[in-house]
Amino acid sequence: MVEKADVEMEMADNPFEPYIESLRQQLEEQDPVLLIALIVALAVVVITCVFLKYFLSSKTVRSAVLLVGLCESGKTLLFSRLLSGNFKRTQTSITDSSAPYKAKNDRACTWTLIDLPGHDSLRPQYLEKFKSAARAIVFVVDSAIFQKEVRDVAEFLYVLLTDSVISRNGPAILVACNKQDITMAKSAKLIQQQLEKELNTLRVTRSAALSAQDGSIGGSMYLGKKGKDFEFSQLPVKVEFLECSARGSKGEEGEADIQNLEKSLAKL
Ligand SMILES: Nc1nc2c(ncn2[C@@H]2O[C@H](COP(=O)(O)OP(=O)(O)OP(=O)(O)O)[C@@H](O)[C@H]2O)c(=O)[nH]1
Ligand SMILES: [Mg+2]
Repeated sequence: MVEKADVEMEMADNPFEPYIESLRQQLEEQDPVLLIALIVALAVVVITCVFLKYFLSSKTVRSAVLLVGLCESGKTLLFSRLLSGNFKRTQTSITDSSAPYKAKNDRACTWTLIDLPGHDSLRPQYLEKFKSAARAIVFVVDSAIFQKEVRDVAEFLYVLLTDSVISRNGPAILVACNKQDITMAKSAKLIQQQLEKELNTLRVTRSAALSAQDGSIGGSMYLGKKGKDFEFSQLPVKVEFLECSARGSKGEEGEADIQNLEKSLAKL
């Protein structure tokens, strides 16, 4: 009498007990191979879902194309030329501007083009704000006065290339050697070679200084391969050098010469 009451109480506690029991019996009668196949299939579905969620969310978040570089390198004029094709008189930027940019490809992908100020005092905070959203970083260089600025250009590029967030996300890095309409402008090849040399020196002094401070190289990564002269090809991110002129050879009334940049942006 007492036992029956106990069973009834247990049934009331767990109303699914009879179903679980019958499922267990059915599973026990099944072929174990079939059971393993079922578990493997289930695991594959779960892993695929998790992977897809991660992959899709990371793709949708990173849709920004950043225009960065030193002051006066031509970012704002490039911004205007890429968006509307028009020439615009510019003033030094003190904040960011952004607008949707339609890539010139069959997929007609739309990215958010963001022009960042190049002034030393503003650069770090704007880079910090947008770096995690970057799908591509267009690093604009004034090729006409490159020789004079090589050290500053290399220092800024070093900050970008050793940033742990940028290294992890791996946006395409396009070094736009701008102002090619000026006779004195250095070629993309020469700029690449000189930057490789400069970065080679810079990584020695930078990592030595940081190691002396706290015994580590902080949140940033080591640039390139240890024990080898630095080359851009050693990096996990793709760095492409291209020539352009936001002004164009015909001046303010003519078109810009930015086809190389547009082609690279079309491949993102
Ligand atoms: N000759 C020539 N001048 C250019 C070219 N691109 C930009 N400029 C000029 O360079 C100057 C600076 O251009 P901006 O676009 O304002 O430079 P920026 O990089 O936005 O500068 P900040 O906002 O200070 O960081 C302007 O007078 C432009 O007209 C180019 O391809 N050729
Ligand atoms: Mg500007």
